[in-house]
Amino acid sequence: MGEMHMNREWWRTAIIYQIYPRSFNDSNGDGIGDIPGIIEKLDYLKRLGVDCLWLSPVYASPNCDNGYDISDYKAIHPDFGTMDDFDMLVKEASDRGIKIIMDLVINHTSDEHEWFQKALAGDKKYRDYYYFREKKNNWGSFFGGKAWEKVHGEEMYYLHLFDKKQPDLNWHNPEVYKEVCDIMCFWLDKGVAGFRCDVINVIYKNSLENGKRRIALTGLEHYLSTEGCHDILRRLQKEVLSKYNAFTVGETVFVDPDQAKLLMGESRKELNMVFGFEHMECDQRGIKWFKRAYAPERLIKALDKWQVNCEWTANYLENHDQPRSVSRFGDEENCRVESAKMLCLLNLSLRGTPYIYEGEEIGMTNGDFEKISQIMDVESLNINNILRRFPIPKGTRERMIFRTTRDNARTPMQWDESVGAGFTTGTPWLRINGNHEWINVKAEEKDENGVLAFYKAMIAYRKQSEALQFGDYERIEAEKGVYAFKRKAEGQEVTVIVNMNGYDRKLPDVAGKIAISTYNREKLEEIKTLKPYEALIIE
Ligand code: TEU
Ligand code: CA
Repeated sequence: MGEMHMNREWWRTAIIYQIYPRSFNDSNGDGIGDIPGIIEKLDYLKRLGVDCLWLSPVYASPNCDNGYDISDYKAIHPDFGTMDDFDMLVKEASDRGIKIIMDLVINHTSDEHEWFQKALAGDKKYRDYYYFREKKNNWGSFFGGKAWEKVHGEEMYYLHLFDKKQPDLNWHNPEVYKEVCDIMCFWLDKGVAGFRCDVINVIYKNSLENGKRRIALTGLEHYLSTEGCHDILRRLQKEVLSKYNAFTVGETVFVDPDQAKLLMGESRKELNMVFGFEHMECDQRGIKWFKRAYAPERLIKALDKWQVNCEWTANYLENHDQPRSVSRFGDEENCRVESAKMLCLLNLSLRGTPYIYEGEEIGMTNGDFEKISQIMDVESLNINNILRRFPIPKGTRERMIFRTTRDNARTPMQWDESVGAGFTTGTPWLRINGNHEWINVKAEEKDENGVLAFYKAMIAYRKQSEALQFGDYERIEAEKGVYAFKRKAEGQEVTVIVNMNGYDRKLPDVAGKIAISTYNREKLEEIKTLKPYEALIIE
């Protein structure tokens, strides 16, 4: 299908901004970001130029995994405000032409959800909403350790692919399907535009047989992207989503482009697009705790593979589970601004829908944690407990945690240089990065050469570019660590050149005029070499 025939659904030209509500803006000084806080910043988001906000979970939750453990799918957590606040957010956003998408977490609930509580109390109906078994299998959890927990006072175990406070739902049970349809309609009726579907390709377990032993996630082959999962997605599309013309992006773990294509469905009868992880694994050895030195070539290879093989992708370099991209793929010490601009240009030039994670637009860096006691992320704390059993020096273990913890992305949004970073007047739930004194929105808004100004320019540029929004993708030759490609639409072609190295490189062979430059270059002819992290778009 060529670009001329591609449907022009809103989500193809949209720029989606992810909000991690706990860390975005605290309106009442309790140290936790909230919905009224998001409303206060809608004008900021409008000025940035984004079209849609994805909210990480704001539902009732005991917060073992910051809302990814839901205890009531139809209630707003009081930390975040009220249902009236939520309705107000949808309205105020819509008045500004901004859509809202919700996080749909349906692989598991919280153990404090009424269903699970009833199940524990012995209610047969609700036991069948989950996986209760007298014998556990050998499966491993995403957060380390085993995927089964014993039921207190019974010879019985339940399955949890994530924390033990996140029991997996039994998608073989038609009642579970009905409950979820009902939840989805509840939010769609409120006017949300769709869902980001949490770990959606693991929801359906083919069997509970033992898995092949692996260093992590033993059992994977029994639940990854199963036929049953495809069936459920097609049914949800037909029976719920299509009725609202609702949008979905799936968070799909361990998929390659071929599996991604199946999840998007031949004619998009399952999900509209998916988040792949291959580019996020380019600096890891098998599991993220084992670091592999970052080499731009590996990132380029993963991005190129998806660009070539998928007609559409959900493009991102950051989210609430990943370290900050400047700290990871750039140089936060010596070239923070240059590398943040380069990453912006890259993310917004690829084929697909770009996602920006809060703080990415001002080049926020990884957290500056000094002690494990400053870490709140359940994944890191579980892994820390496991690592403690091995003879690893304390310093090494702490460095492993600090480098990989999801809290790197969750430190409060840096609005200004004040003690609470303009995020809160109280005590923040997670340590604010000390660099908020110079890295913050207020400073960026005054800096016409800053990261934020570049984001605005790049967003505006993409919005008027047929080639970037709908063009084909074709990689062109360049030196190692330089990513260069053409995006070609009818009557328009641009060349994107990205030096992902922290040193000079040769400019590939191109002609034309500079449309966007991270170094304020004016004439292509004047460029002798690409500077560290320099990126360009040439028309
Ligand atoms: O993430 C799923 C997931 O794959 C991650 O937990 C991943 O294993 C880890 O973050 C890599 O470091 C989703 C949510 O995005 C995450 O925040 C939740 O904790 C998780 O599902 C469970 O709901
Ligand atoms: Ca608050």
